[in-house]
Amino acid sequence: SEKTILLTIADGVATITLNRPDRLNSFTAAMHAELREALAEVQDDKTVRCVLLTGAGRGFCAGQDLSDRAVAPGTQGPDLGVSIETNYNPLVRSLRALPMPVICAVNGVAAGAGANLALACDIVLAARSASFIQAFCKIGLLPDSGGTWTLPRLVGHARAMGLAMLGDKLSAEQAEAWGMIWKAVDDDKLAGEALALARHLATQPTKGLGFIKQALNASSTNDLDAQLDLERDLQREAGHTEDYREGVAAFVGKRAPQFQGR
Ligand code: T3D
Repeated sequence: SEKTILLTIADGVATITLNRPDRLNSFTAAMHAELREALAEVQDDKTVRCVLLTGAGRGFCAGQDLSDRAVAPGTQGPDLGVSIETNYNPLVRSLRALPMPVICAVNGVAAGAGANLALACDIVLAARSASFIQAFCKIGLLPDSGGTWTLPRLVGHARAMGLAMLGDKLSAEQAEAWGMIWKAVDDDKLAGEALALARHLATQPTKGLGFIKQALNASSTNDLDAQLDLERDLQREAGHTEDYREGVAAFVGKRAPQFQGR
């Protein structure tokens, strides 16, 4: 059968495309499994220095595929806790733990877990016509895939609560204005701009970018003292990278740096 996840690796960029366009790239167990395989391949490939996640067709991702979630009255449905534990949580954890930037190009509607998958990425670009919908409340669920953690941190408690309880469609431009995403981009520019950004980041000091990600993510739960200690520890490691040496040498030598990601 057709692959539900496409993976291409070129110019230091691993592009992962969710590929069930006729179902708005909603997640089945098989798609989760293929995505885990793709992420494992990315982790093992030493040439990859940036990940770009996007969707095929007119949508980005409509969250869980609900077609196998309908059950007859009086019968017990699937254990959603198991679904979250085996599929969604490992996905969010592995994206956050990847020691390199993960860019998300939200090409169309991002609903349910699809919205929060995007928000788990490091830099989110969205097509101007794209939208974000915390659709969970409409079917009796709560935001998952980290949504109850990322949303209040990105947009504040009041907006997080409104989005989660109302399930209203938030436009890409409003998402940008609220600081929920990095940038809204004209539809016809999204793919090119996202790829250019990914290629640029893939030429940068990858370890340093990984440390930035680690530190900023940890800041959400650390107090200042713990964060200062973490900065010290990570800066020590950063100072031992080849890219730091190259960056300083290039600056002092008044030439462009050639970073190797080491
Ligand atoms: O279950 C667990 O494991 C727990 C984890 C849950 C995580 C979750 O993500 S729960 C939330 C699940 N997602 C949703 O509730 C969103 C459902 N989709 C929508 O509300 C709408 O499709 C959209 C607002 C996203 C887009 O609307 P629109 O009008 O642009 O498109 P459409 O016509 O609704 O969708 C196009 C087709 O995709 C359509 O099929 P058809 O009529 O052409 O045969 C539609 O049924 C299908 N589709 C869209 N989303 C899903 C889906 N099919 C299955 N599951 C979906 N989530």
